[in-house]
Amino acid sequence: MLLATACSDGTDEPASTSPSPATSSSSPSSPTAGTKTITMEDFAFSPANPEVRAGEKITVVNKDSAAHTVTATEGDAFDTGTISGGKSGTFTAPAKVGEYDFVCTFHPNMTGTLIVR
Ligand SMILES: [Cu+2]
Repeated sequence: MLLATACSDGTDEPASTSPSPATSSSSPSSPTAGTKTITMEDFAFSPANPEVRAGEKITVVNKDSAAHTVTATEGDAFDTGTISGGKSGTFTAPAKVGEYDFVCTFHPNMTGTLIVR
C-alpha cells in the first residue's frame, strides 16, 4: 500500500528564490529625513501640515499644470520661488523649531503649516 500522505504539507512552491534582504546596502537605519516631500495637486498642498526637522531639505512636487510656490507667510523663513506645472523644487526648513504658515503666492487659498521639530 502506498498512501501518499507524507508529501502534502501544503507547500507546492519550489524553494524560495527570493534573496535575503540582508544583501541590500541601501537602507540606512537612521530615520533621518531628507526625503520629505510636499505635493501640490488640485490646488492644495499634501500634506498641508508637514512635519519636518529643523534645517531639513524638503522636495516640493507640483502635479498641477499651474505654477505654485511654497512661501512662508512670516518673514522669509523659506520660499521655493515659482515651481512651474509638472516641475519640482526644494526649500530648506528653518533651523528654529516652530510652526510656520505658508501659502502659494499665486493662489492665496492654498495654505499649509510647516511644523518644524
Ligand atoms: Cu498655487
